Amino acid sequence: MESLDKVVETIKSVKVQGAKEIAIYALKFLKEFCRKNGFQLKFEVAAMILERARPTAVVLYNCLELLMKKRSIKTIDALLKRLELSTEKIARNGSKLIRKNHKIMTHCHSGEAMAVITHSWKQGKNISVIATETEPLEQGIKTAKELAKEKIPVTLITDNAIEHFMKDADIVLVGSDSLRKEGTINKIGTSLLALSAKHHRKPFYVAANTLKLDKRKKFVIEERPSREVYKNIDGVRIRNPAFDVTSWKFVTSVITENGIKKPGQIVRMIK
Ligand code: RUB
Repeated sequence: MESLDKVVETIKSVKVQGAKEIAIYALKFLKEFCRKNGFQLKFEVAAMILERARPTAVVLYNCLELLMKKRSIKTIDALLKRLELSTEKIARNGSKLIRKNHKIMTHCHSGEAMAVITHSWKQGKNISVIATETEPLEQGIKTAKELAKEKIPVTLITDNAIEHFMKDADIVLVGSDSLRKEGTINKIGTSLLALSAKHHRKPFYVAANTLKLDKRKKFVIEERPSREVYKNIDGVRIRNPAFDVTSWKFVTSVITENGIKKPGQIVRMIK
């Protein structure tokens, strides 16, 4: 079994990334950890440390809230199953929005957005993807590589080229770290992608399971190490927020495991 420190390091360093994968990885660890240590103080401390590793994403927080109430391995298994099944349902629901020959622009690496894309491809729709590089850690390259492996036509662009290429896209499809009353929170730059989509009148879809509904009163935008942007320069302050908020007014629909929802429906589900 991996140590808690190792698991936290893997999450913080983005070796495991994407809100859903982080939750799955942490839950799998906790399954082993709690088998050995039970669900008392050691579990509570481990849960708190894991939740703080990437504080913006809400899936793990919601899973841990449920686990605090029903402290059992059965609950961990049920959460893992729920996450797995919801991705399959999101893939099926989302593919209804994808037409033949659609060119889809996406950002960063979202397991849930990828599930929609790969499912649509497997249905025989001749789609293609424009993937943004996603500065500063370039998770978009992971997206491009995975798509290329599936033989899905993919073009990798810099984040600065979003507006330039938006006219070529038919839709934008991204994941989400958290669905809040203020909007959807996703990788930094998503809000600019939404602005550009609005400018070009392109639908903007978000793929997100309902464990991403965020009822927390406050949320933090994770600020990552400055060295990810650039090495230290005397006299220069470097900022590196990992996520931003995209207002609901830019979102066409949210693809959940329970169907395709309008932003207003999502906001009502949060209350
Ligand atoms: C990943 C990111 C993803 C969401 C959703 O950011 O913003 O779009 O987490 O992912 P990071 P998923 O690489 O910093 O974790 O659909 O896999 O839950």
